[in-house]
Amino acid sequence: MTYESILVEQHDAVTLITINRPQALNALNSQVLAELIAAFAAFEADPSQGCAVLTGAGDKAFAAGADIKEMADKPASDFFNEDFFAGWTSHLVKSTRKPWIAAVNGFALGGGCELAMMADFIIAADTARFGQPEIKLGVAPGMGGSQRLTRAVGKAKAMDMCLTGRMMDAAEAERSGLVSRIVPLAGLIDEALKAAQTIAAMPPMAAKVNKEMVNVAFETTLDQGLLFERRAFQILTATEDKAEGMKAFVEKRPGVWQGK
Ligand code: CO8
Repeated sequence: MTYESILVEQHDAVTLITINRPQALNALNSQVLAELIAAFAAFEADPSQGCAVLTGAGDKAFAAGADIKEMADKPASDFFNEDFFAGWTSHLVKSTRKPWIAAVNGFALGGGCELAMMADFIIAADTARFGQPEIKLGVAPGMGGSQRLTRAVGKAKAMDMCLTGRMMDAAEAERSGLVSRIVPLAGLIDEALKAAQTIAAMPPMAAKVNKEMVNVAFETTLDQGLLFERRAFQILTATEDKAEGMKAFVEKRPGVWQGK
């Protein structure tokens, strides 16, 4: 498939997806939405790919939000009937079982912050700025900001950000648990690709199960989560990659994975 608003490159077993509308600070319009869904589906279906990185083109923005110009004249009935942006949760979060990382290279605002929070984790440039400024437009987060941000940083900071619309810089985002690491902007993509290559080199079933386990923690009670973890662990012990991984450790050599 050819894309107009995103770029897709493969770096060995890692797919690098770049939102490519720098003149609009990578604002998320319907075309970006559709192309990202297609790119994530292609990544998920390609057995040569083990992890993805999502970033924004240019030095200024990961994505400055949903495209305000596209939304400005849209009637409420269209938002409702098209179920505007609902596709992202189902395609980028639920149907993407392989891990992916958001490499946030500048503004991640509104839908941009929400998109970054759909990733399994966020690596931020030191220039990154996160925010849910929708209140200033007379609306509110609509793609998970009120829920994922609250789970990531807690009620106090989530309320502060949603109600004042202020931005959080990279240091505050790391302190608050929103991002896993901060790197200088110039090294961001290298660092994200390196992390993604590390993940892509892991036993693939174990990678998916580890991802699933951590995500279950946000959806269930501690008891149910611990039970899910124990059962999933037990299932992994039946894989060929488990036998290989433990044998390779004992023999002091790297494992060779079959994905089964
Ligand atoms: N949409 C469309 N265009 C945008 C957006 C956007 N979100 N953000 C920036 N742009 C455009 C600007 O209009 C400008 O274009 P032009 O040159 O044609 O005027 C270009 O990008 C550069 O932007 P600025 O000149 O404003 O750059 P500054 O450096 O002065 O400011 C800011 C940068 C602070 C990031 C500023 O651009 C800004 O505040 N942007 C809007 C941020 C925002 O409010 N984001 C939230 C949008 S709402 C949202 O995401 C809701 C998601 C949920 C939807 C779910 C529906 C169910």
